[in-house]
This record gives sequence, C-alpha cells and structure tokens, in this order.
Amino acid sequence: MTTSHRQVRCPVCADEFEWPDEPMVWLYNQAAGRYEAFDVSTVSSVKQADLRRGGYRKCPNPSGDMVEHFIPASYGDYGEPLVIGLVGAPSSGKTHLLTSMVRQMHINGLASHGITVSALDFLRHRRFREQFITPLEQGGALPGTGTGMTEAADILLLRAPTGDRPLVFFDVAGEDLVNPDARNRSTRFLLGVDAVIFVHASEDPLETGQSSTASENRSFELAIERLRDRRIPAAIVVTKSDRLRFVPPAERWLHGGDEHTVNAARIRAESRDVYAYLHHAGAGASLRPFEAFPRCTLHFTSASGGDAVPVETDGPTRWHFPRGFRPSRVLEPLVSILAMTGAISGHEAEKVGMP
Ligand SMILES: Nc1nc2c(ncn2[C@@H]2O[C@H](COP(=O)(O)OP(=O)(O)OP(=O)(O)O)[C@@H](O)[C@H]2O)c(=O)[nH]1
Ligand SMILES: [Mg+2]
Ligand SMILES: [Zn+2]
Repeated sequence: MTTSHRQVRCPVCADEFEWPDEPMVWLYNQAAGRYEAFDVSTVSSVKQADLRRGGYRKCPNPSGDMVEHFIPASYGDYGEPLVIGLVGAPSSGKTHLLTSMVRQMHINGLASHGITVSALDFLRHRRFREQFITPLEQGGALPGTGTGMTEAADILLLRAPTGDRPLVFFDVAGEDLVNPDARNRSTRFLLGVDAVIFVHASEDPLETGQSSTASENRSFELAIERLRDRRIPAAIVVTKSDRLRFVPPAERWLHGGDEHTVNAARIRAESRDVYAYLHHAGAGASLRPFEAFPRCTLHFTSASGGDAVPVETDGPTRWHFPRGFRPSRVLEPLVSILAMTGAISGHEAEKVGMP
C-alpha cells in the first residue's frame, strides 16, 4: 500500500514532493504511445496492487521546469531510494560499465550478499535491456550516449536484508558532464545522487595523447564542485583494465574474478593499488574524488574483457568485441557503495572506504 505523507525526491527532475495517497495510476498504452490515467479505487485490492506495480505516477514537478514525466507508482512504497550517478569523460566507458553491472546483478551477482534485484520501472528496464544488455551480451559494442539525456537509465528494486529500496542509475553523456553551463539539465541528477561512480578509462596502449593522463579531469572536477557540500560516498573505477595486462597489480586483481564477501582490508588493498597506478600514470586529476569525499574506494574493472574492433560491413561501421563479452569485477564498486550507504550492513561494511 501507499505510505502517505512521505517526502520523495523525483529521480528525474530532482524536486522533492509529498508522495500522494491517491487512487490514480498511469498506465502506458503501448499502441497509442502515451500514458493514460486510471482510477484504481474501483477494482479489488489484489488488482490495485498489481496495477500499482506495473503503473506510474505523474511527477508534480513543483519547480515546473521539466516536461511531463512519470515515475513508478510504487516508488514511494519502499525504503529510501538509492540514487547512483556515473561521472566520467566522453568514451571513458560509463555505459558499458553500467550495462555489465546491471546485467551481473540480474544474474544474481549479489546473491552472496543476500541481495536480489528486479525491475521497478518495467518500461524503463525493458528499454535498458533491449538497447544495452542484449546487444552487449551478443558481443556488440554500444554507441556513445547522446547529449541532452535527463532521465534515469534504469530504476530497479533492490531487496536486501537491510530492506527493500529503489535503486536508480544515471548515465548521461560525457559531453554533458564536461559542459560547465549551469543550465545544462543533463547534469541535474547530481543534485539528487546518494553516491557517485567516477569512471576513468585506462589508457589504450595503441593510442597516444589520451585524455586519461591529462592534468585535468573536467568531468570529475565539475561534479565534485557541485557535490562539494554533500558528504556522500564515492567509488573511483579504472575501467577498461583489460588493457592493463602488463601492469601486475591490475592484472592480479582482474584475474582474481568476482568477490563473494565484503572484506574491508581487501577493498583497501585494491584501493591502494589503484591509487598508485593512477598516480604513476600521471592521472592524479582522477584521484580528486578520493580527497573530496569522506568515504571513497578505488577499483579496477573491465566491462567487456577486451577492446572492440570494427565489423566489416557495407553499411555504417559497427564495432564488436571479437572474443565476446567477458566482464570482470564490475560489481565490486557497487558492493562498496552498498556497504558505504548502509544497504549492506555489518562490521566489515562499516569499515569500507574509511580512511
Ligand atoms: N577494452 C575495453 N574497452 C571498453 C570497455 N568498456 C568500454 N570500452 C570501449 O570504450 C568505448 C566507450 O565506451 P562507453 O561505455 O560508450 O563510454 P561512455 O563513457 O558511456 O561514453 P559517452 O556516453 O560518450 O560519455 C566503447 O567504444 C567501448 O568499445 C572495457 O571494459 N574494455
Ligand atoms: Mg555513455
Ligand atoms: Zn519529477
């Protein structure tokens, strides 16, 4: 049932409003391509619950600064939502990382922590699966994210021993994240995030002059600036670490595969190795979140397992991963964030990311 008098922050417009105890549910009419209001007070309670699960609410958007948008009708019925944003330069690997993360969660990658996930926003999740998870599972490389994206990429329901919470991910274009224009709506999600995953791409040894070793990481800087007063946890991820097979600590961590426990000492050891790697690679600018946020962990991940190559076609160039899609350690940053935000509890979890 709906919990009344509860303040909820909309994950789309970042406005806060009282979650209404109303009988209206909006259902998406596929054929007409629009949401239609439906009064559920006339149907049985079993049907009401079912319609709420698959339905939406129209956000009142008190600031009146966004186009009409809808959030899952059951969004306010669970514990505090956990909103996670990805931040990183264009092409740093945010979308591949998020896709492989969501996929690993769905194939029970968090089961050893007593956590399962399912779709909360069914339409959004179906779109996410069709556009990202399925193509990646088939070995295709995903296109860059278009600018102007303001909506959450996916909204899931996280069921953990600590409670059930909506889990929201934002993944906007790197190009928008390096744009300092305050009117840029794509970065507004930062106002509502509970944790940030900062994504740094490890260098492609075949390319030179890559931005990853630049003295500045604009996307990190701008996000840190806007989150300055928020004491939220963060994770720095060196993704595309499959490229670091000649860098012994990275190779060793990736080779170790996925973890099944929260072990604060191990997470600290990996964080130390990633820190040293970024420092020696001259990418000190990507370490800024470590100084800016009170709790921060660092990770090596690979979303794909290898570099994409172009596919021979007559049409426009497509890219694919010739050895298939083999993610490694993509859930580690998420597990650390779950520990640092209290979604995973216990003595070890409390120590994660502590200085
Ligand atoms: N080797 C390797 N390449 C990767 C990996 N993840 C992503 N890539 C490549 O990096 C490129 C950019 O990845 P995206 O996930 O689209 O990067 P993004 O940060 O979302 O980029 P924007 O949406 O433009 O901001 C893609 O062409 C992928 O082929 C990885 O784990 N390993
Ligand atoms: Mg992207
Ligand atoms: Zn809204």
